[in-house]
Amino acid sequence: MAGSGERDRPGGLPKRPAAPAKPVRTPLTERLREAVGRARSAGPPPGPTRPGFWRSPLRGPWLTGVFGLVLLAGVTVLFVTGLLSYAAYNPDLAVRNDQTQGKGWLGFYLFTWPTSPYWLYRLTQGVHTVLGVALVPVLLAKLWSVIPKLFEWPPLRSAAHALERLSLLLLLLVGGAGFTFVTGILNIQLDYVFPGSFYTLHFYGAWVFMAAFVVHVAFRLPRAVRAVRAGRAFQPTPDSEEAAGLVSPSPAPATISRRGALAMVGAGSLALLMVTAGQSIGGWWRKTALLAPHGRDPGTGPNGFQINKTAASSGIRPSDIGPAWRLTVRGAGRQEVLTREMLLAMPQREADLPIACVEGWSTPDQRWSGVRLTDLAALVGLGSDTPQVLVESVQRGGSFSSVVLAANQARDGRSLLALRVNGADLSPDHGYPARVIIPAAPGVHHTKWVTRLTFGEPA
Ligand SMILES: Nc1nc2c(c(=O)[nH]1)N[C@H]1C(S)=C(S)[C@@H](COP(=O)(O)O)O[C@H]1N2
Ligand SMILES: [Mo]
Repeated sequence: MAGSGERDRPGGLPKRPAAPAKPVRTPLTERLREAVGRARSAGPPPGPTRPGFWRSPLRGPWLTGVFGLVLLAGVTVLFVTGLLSYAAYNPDLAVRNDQTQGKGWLGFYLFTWPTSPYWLYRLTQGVHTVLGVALVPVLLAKLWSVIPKLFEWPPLRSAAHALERLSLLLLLLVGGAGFTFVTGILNIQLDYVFPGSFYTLHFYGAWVFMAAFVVHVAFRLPRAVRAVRAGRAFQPTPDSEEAAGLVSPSPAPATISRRGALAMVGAGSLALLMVTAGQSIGGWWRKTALLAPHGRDPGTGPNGFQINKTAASSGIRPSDIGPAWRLTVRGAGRQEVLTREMLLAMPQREADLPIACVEGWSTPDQRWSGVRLTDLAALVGLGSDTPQVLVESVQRGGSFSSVVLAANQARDGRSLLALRVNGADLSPDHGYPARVIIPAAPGVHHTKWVTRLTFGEPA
């Protein structure tokens, strides 16, 4: 019977008069829930928040899962090679090596960078930059595939949902990925366009991105694996749990198959790979590096390989590197001053080594010849246990005009103060009268126009 209740029952106790209504403060969560309820019943405003707005029949957990798993593999490689790149600078050795001072405990994993295999940095940094560029289409495709979720209605369902969407997902993940990719690509393409140091921006951006990425993967990996396992034809109904808000409730007719979409993104990645990889492979392949500014023709002859910054652009005056140039070798309380002729009179050693820049370009092995760093250390009486060495250029200022090389680098028999390359004197742009060349190290450690070596410094 409708309306039946305790107080209508005949013979029941007379109803107590209602207590005067106290002003009750509704808790925040309660108010939020009410607002959500109102928003939900009012329905989304016209536009991208309407479920029917996103109509591509391709969107669904399978496609997002495939892009997600590709990114998981690719981004993991980017993180590892990126962390290695930072370690390769030996930042803990000396403040001047550290392009990201104030890293704090983010440098917890640093280790002494090895000198073998001699092509190590060429490989890790080539992979880092080429893969980073090639993943851009996949990253964009992944964002495209989840776009309806960015416009979900109501925008915030609960405190947890708000946290996930606002702080974690949107800002940190999408923002972190965008920031890290954009700074990386700008550094490859345009170098030195940053308001601060590229290293600092890319380093912190990457850590934010990594943290958000790990959380995101932890939440989403099982779903992605399930969807990909279920196969390409798997398209759950829009409202189902498995659809994850990705499936359009009113799909438009397909203009391309899911396989076709994948092929398109894959072709985009492959094309980017082909127009960038040449700058890392070098040699003939440089001609294919259309997208890489460092793929331009470096000239011919013994000095005909990539120049990072010319002598002129580094502020080197002809008089700095003319006949008055001297090399000072210090260490163990002693000092020797040498002319280039004196250096050429010392035992000349050869080493076939590449130059590999953080920007991703590298040269094939060049034949360098000059004096071993261990032989220079011996000049001031140091034995085979050559210590670390501070290398300084005649260049005034600039963060690459000096570096500290670790003891393992100074001791390696292939580490030279090079005077000649490929059978000719170094050109001014490649560091004449003398430059450092060491195996496996990043380009930035191959200081040009060297004028002083101080062994054992900083103590
Ligand atoms: N003095 C000095 N040495 C330097 C640099 C510099 O700017 N100044 N640039 C470094 C960087 S970043 C690279 S990649 C290599 C490039 O050497 P290359 O121009 O002979 O190819 O030189 C290194 N040596
Ligand atoms: Mo470099």
